Amino acid sequence: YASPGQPGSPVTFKSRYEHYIGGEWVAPVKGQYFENVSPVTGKPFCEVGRGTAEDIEAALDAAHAAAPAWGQTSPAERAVILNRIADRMEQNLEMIAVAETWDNGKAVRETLAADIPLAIDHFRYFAGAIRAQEGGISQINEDLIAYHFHEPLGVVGQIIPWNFPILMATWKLAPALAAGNAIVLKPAEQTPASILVLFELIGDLLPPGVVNIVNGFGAEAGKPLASNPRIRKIAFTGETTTGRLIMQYASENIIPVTLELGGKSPNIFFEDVMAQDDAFFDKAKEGFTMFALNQGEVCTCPSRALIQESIADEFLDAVVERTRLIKRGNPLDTDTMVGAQASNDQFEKIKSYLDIGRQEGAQVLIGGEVEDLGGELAEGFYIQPTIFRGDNSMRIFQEEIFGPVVSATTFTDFDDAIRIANDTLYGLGAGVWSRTGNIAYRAGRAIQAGRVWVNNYHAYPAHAAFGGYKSSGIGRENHLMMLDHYQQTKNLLVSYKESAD
Ligand code: TXE
Repeated sequence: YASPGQPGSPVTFKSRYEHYIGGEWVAPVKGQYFENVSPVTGKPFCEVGRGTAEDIEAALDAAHAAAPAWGQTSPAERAVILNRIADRMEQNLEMIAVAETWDNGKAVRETLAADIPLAIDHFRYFAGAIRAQEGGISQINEDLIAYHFHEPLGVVGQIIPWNFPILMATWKLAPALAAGNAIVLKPAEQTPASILVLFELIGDLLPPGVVNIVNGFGAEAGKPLASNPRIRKIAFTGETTTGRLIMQYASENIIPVTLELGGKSPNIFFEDVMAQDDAFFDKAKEGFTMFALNQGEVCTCPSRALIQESIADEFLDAVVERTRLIKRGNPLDTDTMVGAQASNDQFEKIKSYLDIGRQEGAQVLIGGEVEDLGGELAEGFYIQPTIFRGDNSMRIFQEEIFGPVVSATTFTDFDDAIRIANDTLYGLGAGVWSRTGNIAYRAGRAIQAGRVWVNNYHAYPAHAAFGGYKSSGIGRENHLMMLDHYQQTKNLLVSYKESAD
């Protein structure tokens, strides 16, 4: 694809974006904007409204004005709207995908085949889910009946990160809308533009004020939203330390939080995966190289590989060769597999961990350097896919790097594998690879993580629950159960008895 704005590109960014409030494009109250840089080139390409508490209040005004009517629409009406959003996104897939790639740096091959199709499916899934949802009746005794109704919470706040800007927004928007809530959403300051491009496209499908988007920085716009007494819930995806703050703010207002936080996911390869020229072993190698998917900027990145000692050398030789084949390059080329890191800060953070790994004595099996792609990409944020070999006590095994970097170590037997896998603060994702159903099942149950992929990795269907154990978060995303996070229960306890006795 040509760069945005160039002949043949499906997308042209505006030079300046405002907030999206009450169905209108609204200038920030303080009149301030910040520059948005494309990680592909390292150069700014647009400026975006720099939101403050005043803009959050304006967005909350619009959301509160819209919430009562929206909350009273029927599930069928909301489902029709969600399906229309999905249809329009599908009709404009390339435009959204290229916008997302330019804003975030990820390969367009991924945005075309994964990010945007998954986002579309999310709207469709929750369109169906809300129609299929039922309330409950309990017959307490012959005359006393408990009715349980689902009600929307009202106005909710959502704060999203920069690693999957549109998909993470969709994970939060679709269930909240389906459940009948009005929303104020703050995108990440590193990737503020693609979600605005999306709302230029789909905004007219929703009543004004039902979704409001205020861009800006964490302390200036995120905090006034998350700590606001006018929201009934806050949903957050980001760093664990920020998640702690979000909970503190929420405790002041006694509102529920859902948190999707960091991870250091183990990917465990038992010895029976090993074979020569074998389809299952090839699949396992693909599962290993998933550490580089999305440049490693995934909260479930399989960033710790645990390999049974008996196969370790042979297995690592094979995955190093597989990693060598990962195609790097311009994220807008459809054959590029690994693109640019999302921001300069993230680029610098990953580089520092490449140094830390070496200083700790880990062995670099492949990569370990910045990737210089030259030309107009020379200033972009590119890192080579990197495999370290070391042990689980090292910082590169314990701290979230959030780059295309995997730290590999060995285990002796089943119990040793589980011990190492669980030796982390986090518990978001994990992978288990074995041809033996019993081993795979027992490992999957023993790992303390909300999602364990067995003989696959990085699949995100809308109808499988996703979320963290331990410091990786609270609550789930995806799946029917997500509706519970955006609804409250009204119980009517009705006596049909004619008299007091
Ligand atoms: O996260 P933050 P950052 C991890 C990853 C990454 C690190 C730092 O390891 O390197 O976190 O990323 C908003 N009140 N993950 O600094 O700060 C902020 O504006 C309210 C894992 O970007 O948590 C942005 O919209 N909001 C992760 C969002 O929080 C605040 C995805 C996330 O930013 C705020 C991203 C505050 N006080 C990073 N401070 C995952 N789980 O996938 C910041 N924000």
